[in-house]
Amino acid sequence: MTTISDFSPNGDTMAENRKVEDVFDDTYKEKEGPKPPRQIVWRNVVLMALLHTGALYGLTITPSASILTLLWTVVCFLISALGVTAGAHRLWSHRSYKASLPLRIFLAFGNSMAFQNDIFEWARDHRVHHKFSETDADPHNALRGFFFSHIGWLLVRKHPDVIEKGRKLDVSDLKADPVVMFQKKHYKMSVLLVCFGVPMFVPWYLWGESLWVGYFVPGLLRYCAVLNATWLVNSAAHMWGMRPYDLTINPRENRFVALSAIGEGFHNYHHTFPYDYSTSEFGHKLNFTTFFIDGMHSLGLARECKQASKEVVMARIQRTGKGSHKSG
Ligand code: ST9
Ligand code: ZN
Ligand code: ZN
Repeated sequence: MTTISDFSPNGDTMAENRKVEDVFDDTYKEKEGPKPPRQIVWRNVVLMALLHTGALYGLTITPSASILTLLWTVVCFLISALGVTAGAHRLWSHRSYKASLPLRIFLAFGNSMAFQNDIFEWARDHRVHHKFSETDADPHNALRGFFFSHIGWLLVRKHPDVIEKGRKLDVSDLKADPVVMFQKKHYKMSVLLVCFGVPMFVPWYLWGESLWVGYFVPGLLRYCAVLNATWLVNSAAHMWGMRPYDLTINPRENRFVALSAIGEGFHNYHHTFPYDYSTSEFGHKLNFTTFFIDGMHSLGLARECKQASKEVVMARIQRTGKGSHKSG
């Protein structure tokens, strides 16, 4: 693993080396005067309502699904979750490690299965989230409340500052990755096939599950579960939990979110050390994504996994965490 052992005032030494604009920019000032009016996108409201209704229905019919279909649902959950955590998040948004072509193809496949916008859009929004966290330029500004940061931000037009600041970000690394560009180009078709087609047809073809159950359980219910687990990082993990590394920011350490988002709930750590491939200092604990990346590393498919050293972490705790840290 590549360990970061030097130390800079804002705790992130590697952004320049990684050429990633994911470090908080405290020079940004929100514009004065009234905020732009909220414009609801009714199409999204209807689609999200239908999705959640379909997922609830899927939950009620899980007793009629075979054991194999239930196992398959878990497999689809994990593949799509990894496409977001190990893929869009730790690899493409933060460049916290490097991945070989086969691994990038697998992660892009999982990412289409997660249907959370294409990797390019996801990573660009996420960099703006880190750089302008909890301001008008943050797509899911948690200061606008739980509902807005959880799902509301996908139901309204973006604040103009998100787009203005996002357009100034360097996303050349994303444009240079053929896997990212291929997925962007064929995004709609890939979602249709991989988010809905594969989860539904595999159990029907291989063990005779009904297409109905295939559509509602590994399809809609699994999709909706991954979405909500992801959104909890933006909502719950920006509101509830300890702040051992930096008391001056809102992101928190939230174990429930860490569990449901396969390792992404250590959010105070993550916003403090966004270059750390593990998004936590506790290795595999509640962190299936780190377990997965370490596995890929031992197979030679992932390399240059960056990590904050113990000294960097302890120095930061002393400086901004004011002793609320618990190790172990
Ligand atoms: C979804 C995403 O769910 C979830 C992301 C969560 C992130 C979580 C992060 C937490 C950490 C990681 C944890 C992972 C845990 C995983 C656990 C797994 C178990 N910069 O978008 P438009 C441009 S998606 C620069 O239409 P509106 C844009 O290119 C769910 N430019 O804005 C366009 O330009 P042009 C499914 C930007 O009209 C123009 O602006 N999807 C940026 O305001 C207009 O863009 C949905 O629900 C930027 N940042 O509409 C639909 N942003 O005109 C989602 C935009 O030149 N989206 N631009 O082409 C939409 O329908 C719309 O985006 C909207 C806003 C209605 C929300
Ligand atoms: Zn992040
Ligand atoms: Zn955050």
